[in-house]
Amino acid sequence: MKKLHIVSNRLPFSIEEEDRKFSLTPSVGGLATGMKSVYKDFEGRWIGWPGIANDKYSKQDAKKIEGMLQKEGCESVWLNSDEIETFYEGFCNRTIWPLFHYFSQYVDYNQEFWESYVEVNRRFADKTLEVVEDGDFVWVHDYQLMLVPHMIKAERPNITIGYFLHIPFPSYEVFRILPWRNELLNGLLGADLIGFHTYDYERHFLSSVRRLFGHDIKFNRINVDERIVVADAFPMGIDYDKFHNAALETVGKPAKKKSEVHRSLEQYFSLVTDGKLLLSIDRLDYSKGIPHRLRAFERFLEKYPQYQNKVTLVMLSVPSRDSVPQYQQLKSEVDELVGRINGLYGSVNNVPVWYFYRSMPFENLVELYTMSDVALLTPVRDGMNLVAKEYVACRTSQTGVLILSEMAGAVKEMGESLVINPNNVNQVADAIHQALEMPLEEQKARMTVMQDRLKRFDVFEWAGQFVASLTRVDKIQKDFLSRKVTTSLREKLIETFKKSHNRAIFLDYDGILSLFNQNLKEASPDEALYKILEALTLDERNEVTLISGRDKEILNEWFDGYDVNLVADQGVWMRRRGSGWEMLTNATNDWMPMVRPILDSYVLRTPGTYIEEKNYSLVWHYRNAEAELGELRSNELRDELTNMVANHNLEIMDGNELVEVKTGGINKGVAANRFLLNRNFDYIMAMGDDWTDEYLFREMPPEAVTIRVGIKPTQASYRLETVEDVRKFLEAMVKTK
Ligand code: GDG
Repeated sequence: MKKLHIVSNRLPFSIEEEDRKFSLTPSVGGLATGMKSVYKDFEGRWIGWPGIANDKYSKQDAKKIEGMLQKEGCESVWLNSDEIETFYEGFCNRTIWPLFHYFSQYVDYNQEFWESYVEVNRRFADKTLEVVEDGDFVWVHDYQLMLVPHMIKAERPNITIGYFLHIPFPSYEVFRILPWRNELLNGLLGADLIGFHTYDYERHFLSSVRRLFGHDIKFNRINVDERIVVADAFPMGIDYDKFHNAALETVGKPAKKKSEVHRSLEQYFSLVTDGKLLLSIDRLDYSKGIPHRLRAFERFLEKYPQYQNKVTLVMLSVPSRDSVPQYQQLKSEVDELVGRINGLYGSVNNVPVWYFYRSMPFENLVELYTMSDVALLTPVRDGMNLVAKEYVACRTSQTGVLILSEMAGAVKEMGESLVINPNNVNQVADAIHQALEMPLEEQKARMTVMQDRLKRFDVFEWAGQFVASLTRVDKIQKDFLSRKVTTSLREKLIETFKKSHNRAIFLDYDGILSLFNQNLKEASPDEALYKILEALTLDERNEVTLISGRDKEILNEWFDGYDVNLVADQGVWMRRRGSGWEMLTNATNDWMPMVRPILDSYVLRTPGTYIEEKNYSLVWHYRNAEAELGELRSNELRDELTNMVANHNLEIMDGNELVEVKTGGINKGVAANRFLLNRNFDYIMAMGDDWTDEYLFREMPPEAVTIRVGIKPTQASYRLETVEDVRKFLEAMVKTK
């Protein structure tokens, strides 16, 4: 059975200790739940940190804990107290976390933290490498382990690696600030599939890859050396049924079984006529916009005094990273704001903000969700925000209103909430008012749509879809690799060639027989190439066609006297062996004066671009422009040319960072077909290196041996890497035993 291993900073258990006796408490977080579902179909280990510093325990105790965890399918990676400070609290939470949440002013650029991050990532990778077997899948999680994918891939390329980032990926302008940005990106690119919560994060990531590394990217596929890496959005869901069923149970609970929190909430409603509860739950983190929320609530009480003494904000803030200075500052700020609001608007019978600085058991959490009229979630940045989803899942009566920040990833799937900008105090205050006044019918209509969606796309679906995509990417990857012409495959292909008697050989010139060079002298054929051509053409069984985008004059100069067919200008001209040049179509270029001014306007508006004029085509090159601007403008240009193309029998071809407008019906494939028509070849081969050769490959019969040079995606059946490899291949073909 194929194995899927999970690698995350924390293992899904926490270690409890009493009198040196240890016990494991399973984590009930979303990740652990989602993973359980994919574990059913795969076996595998979970690799992570047990959550305690190993230098605080004796070696025997650590071994004992390791043993207990192993029984639960977990492999431990240990951190000592120093590393907790430099890796976890340091690089993870004082460098990556603030930067990726756009708090660049909080970022600590500390070399020691970075070194510790590298070292700990190495340890995670090593542990994973100990556990995995060839062909296994590994799923790495989150920002603590961004270097791990590359570390694994470098040593074991045949391990299929997925990576999921649970926090936002920031815009390139923010990401570039980091001194170690290239190392982090390179680390991630070791994965085969990279997942984000939203398309925006994916887009930012791809933009950074393009700008920092210049890799070729088509849609969401990145060509990295010899591999394809896919980036995609997988919005994480929750265990909907668990929350919904727990809420149903809470609502129907008999009085004596109710918890203290439940009873206090009920008491509140019995004491305050028309009382309303607003709820927020989050870790006490500066990304969650807690002061913003309090200020907006204060403004609401000020602006809508009729609600004073009738509305209470229940704010559960779970202590988090309290050794990091910014979290301590935040705690003081929140304490102060809560004090101010309660001081200003509180009365003997009413406290406007109930502030809990602690965590609560799941049961209480569900009670809060079910009994609150409004959830007020105001993060200034949030990868997803699962609390928003949990609140909706718990609204079994379909009443209640969600107010959600537009900066939370969850907003993409929860457009029926009241969407606010947390920095806009008045807007949030008004949204609270709107929520409290919202008719029941409207509440239900909004809630039902969100519930249906969350139920369908729950955490199991999320994990399942990620793994299904990983399997697909693995297939693409294997297919890509399997087309590489290895020495043994070359021998096989040549053996078939040698057994054949009537052969058609189509060879592109630049990039195949010679390295492309603007300078004609440099690009001209060398002695070795002429020798190969002589040998090929000497054998009567071979019919060689050189097929090129170059003009007929230069092909004449280079190959006159050789017994080869020539195709020039991408298929406009052809010269059969022993005869003169003929034009293949009624190609005209009288459309050029009409198209040229349009291209000129794009050159003007897009720095770094230029126009190349060929006999029957005009090419707008944007290779030297800023990558994203070039792509955007190329789409605009295509759009602008659409009508003209249809009316004048033109074609637009998309190349590598270029748009080519040409007379219709001309390409290498159409030209090659002329040589195949009514002929009976028992061996057909076509070699090319760029997108114009894809036309050639497309026209070849299925049994043809089609070879593309380079690593770009192709329709050809095989791939060679360099011009040198082509030479070796052709030399082997002409070699007589
Ligand atoms: C990161 C990203 C992304 C909270 N208090 C208690 C408690 N919780 C549970 C909630 C919820 C979870 O913690 C919090 O999840 P969030 O998604 O809201 O936020 P982060 O912890 O910052 O998580 C975030 C997430 O990763 C997943 O990818 O959504 O954007 O920042 O499940 O219910 N649970 C209990 N007691 C509490 O007091 N039992």
